[in-house]
Amino acid sequence: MDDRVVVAGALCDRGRLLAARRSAPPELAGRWELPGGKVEPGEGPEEALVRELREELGVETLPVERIPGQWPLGRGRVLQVWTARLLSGEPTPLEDHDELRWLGPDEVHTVDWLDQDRPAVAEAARLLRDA
Ligand code: 523
Repeated sequence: MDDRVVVAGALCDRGRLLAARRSAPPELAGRWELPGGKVEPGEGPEEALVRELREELGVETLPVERIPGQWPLGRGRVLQVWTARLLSGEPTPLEDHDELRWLGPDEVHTVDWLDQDRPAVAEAARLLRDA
């Protein structure tokens, strides 16, 4: 059986990357992630990403490109990451997060990212630096 995909967005705006601090479950609370969530049956990954960012942050976004690679999450799940552009709205922690931070490429190391998000965060920071 295929791994179930969790999508996350490296949401970029004005040269910065959005970091979101998880508020649940207890074992992940306080760690920072690229926001996103599970792809639902019948949904494409980019469609799921747009939906998750709308639900969790109240923003409209445009997925731009997949960051190469995928990272195991355990329990038959894998993490895939897309860069995304902010189209409208101001990100607000509506669900699953208790703090948001915009980080410049040289600030991405200032928060405690979930281990599995780190390779994609490093690549997103590189893309921001080169932009
Ligand atoms: N991750 C993860 N990194 C990351 C995300 C968005 C998710 O490691 N950037 C992991 C954390 C969870 C699993 O993927 O173990 C599912 O993410 P979650 O809980 O954000 O997915 P949702 O929002 O679809 O889950 P429900 O609230 O249960 O619908």
